[in-house]
Amino acid sequence: MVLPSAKQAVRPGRWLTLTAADRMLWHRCSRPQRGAAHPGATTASDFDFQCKLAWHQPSVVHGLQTEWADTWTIEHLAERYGHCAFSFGEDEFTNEAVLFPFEEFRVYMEMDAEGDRNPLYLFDPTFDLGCPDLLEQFCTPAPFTADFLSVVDIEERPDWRWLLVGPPRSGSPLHIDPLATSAWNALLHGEKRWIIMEPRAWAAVQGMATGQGGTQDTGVGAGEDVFGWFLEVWPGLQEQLENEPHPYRIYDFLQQEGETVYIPRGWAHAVFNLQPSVALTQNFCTWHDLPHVWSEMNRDMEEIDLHTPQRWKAGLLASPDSLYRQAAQELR
Ligand SMILES: O=C(O)CCC(=O)C(=O)O
Repeated sequence: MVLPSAKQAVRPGRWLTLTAADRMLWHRCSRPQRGAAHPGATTASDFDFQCKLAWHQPSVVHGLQTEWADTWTIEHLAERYGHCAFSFGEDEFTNEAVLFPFEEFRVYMEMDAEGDRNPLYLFDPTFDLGCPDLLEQFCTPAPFTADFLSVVDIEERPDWRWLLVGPPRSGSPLHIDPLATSAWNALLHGEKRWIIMEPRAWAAVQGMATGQGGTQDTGVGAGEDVFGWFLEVWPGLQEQLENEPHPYRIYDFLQQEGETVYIPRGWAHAVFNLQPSVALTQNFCTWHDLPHVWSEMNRDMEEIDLHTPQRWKAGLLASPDSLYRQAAQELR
């Protein structure tokens, strides 16, 4: 089989076969804990959603993708773009992108990822390179169009939008998004379990990771074993967080097809695909994110192009939109 053996080559020793015990324990990680909090479902026009956006509170929004759904089924992607190569992350030794044609990946997904406990996940920031017409099949949902990073040249902008396609058990380990940006994640097909925690809780988790607040493995740096994290790590971590003196805001919920999750800057999240899933996600910079993104950009100069922070500011100053020109004053 092409894909699993390729994965063996790309990630040697990291291809774990799902055991019968793992399968029996599926129910433990495939639904939120009893009594878990949901961030609340709204529509873009709800006052409640406007408040959440203004106050940087996570939210689940309905009705933002009503016209996109047809393109983004696995069958349609395979039929139309089956021959196109998509990226599955980087080879850990050469740092080169690992690429496979979509049709091969579809077969891999259909075969339950060949029993791989931590399956390959199509996670592609340049999905439009091979098939530019995919960009025409969606648009940034209205509540998220004010993006002050949009003035950065597309070639210079750090990765900011991804197509995500994965079988059950694939997903994203606990992390915060890069460059202090906020994000939206639109689920076009499938079902995902989310855990989102406020920045204070993420700081506590990192303390636990370094042994200051406990010994639990938090998943920080836990690589791609997202299934193992949800099954074995999160329950213990959650218990420790619940025992801390000040309660944290933590949401544990299912995202259904057609729902878009808003993730404010600094909120950590772990995501687990329960069904074969197709999602689009974009990071963006709101007015309130501006100083944070600016200082992250200047801190991470080695990671990004040395000229990007100054070019970003110049791009804002040159914008015909006075709000964007005003935003440049926030960058110092
Ligand atoms: O796997 C997912 O759907 C979540 C992706 C994510 O968290 C991210 O792109 O930051």
